Amino acid sequence: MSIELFAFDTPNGRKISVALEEMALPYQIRIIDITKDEQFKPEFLKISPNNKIPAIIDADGPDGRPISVFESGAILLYLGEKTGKFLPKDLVKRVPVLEWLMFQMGGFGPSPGQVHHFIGLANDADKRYGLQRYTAETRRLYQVMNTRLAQHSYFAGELSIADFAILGWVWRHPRHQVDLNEFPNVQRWYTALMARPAVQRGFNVAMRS
Ligand SMILES: N[C@@H](CCC(=O)N[C@@H](CS)C(=O)NCC(=O)O)C(=O)O
Repeated sequence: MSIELFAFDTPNGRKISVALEEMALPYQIRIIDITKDEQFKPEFLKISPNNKIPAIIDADGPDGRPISVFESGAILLYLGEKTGKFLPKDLVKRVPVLEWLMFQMGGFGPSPGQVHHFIGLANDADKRYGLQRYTAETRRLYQVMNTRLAQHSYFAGELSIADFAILGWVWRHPRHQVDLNEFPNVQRWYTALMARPAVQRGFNVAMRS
């Protein structure tokens, strides 16, 4: 049975299509066009009460019963548990996956997301402080990632759901105006991931109407 992925063409949506492709899970996209406020429709709010994409419905959930999941980090953990892929059972190996997943969810998502917001403002006075603050924080986070990837091929050692979460946002580096040449280890990691056929399918699947 196929999983329904409610999403739009954004970093948080792409994380999940990449993970589903890498896990070889069949899925169908249900586009929620956030530019048309479809995230506020009552039927979507039933599965995503915070009116944000992504969310999933897995008809074949635990005990064969349907289950819905919202919040991309929760979805990645659910899919990792369901498949046993990209989320090690061993706690010593699992802890870095959780650390880097939370790093993404708490920081490297909210900060570049604010850059995307402030960059789009027309009024320079409104724009200046926010753009400066969130650009500095976003660049700091890239430096943290660059340091981590100097010692590790992937964020948690082996390829994991944490990489898929972070990839969704690094994919948007042109939009938050970061030159990956300044962060060569991130560049190497990004190039390696983007060369994977499943990752390419995850980024190419249609998520706009
Ligand atoms: N913490 C949430 C963030 C999701 C999020 O910010 N989604 C955006 C698109 S990337 C959205 O749906 N925005 C619509 C809105 O805020 O109304 C997650 O990771 O799932």
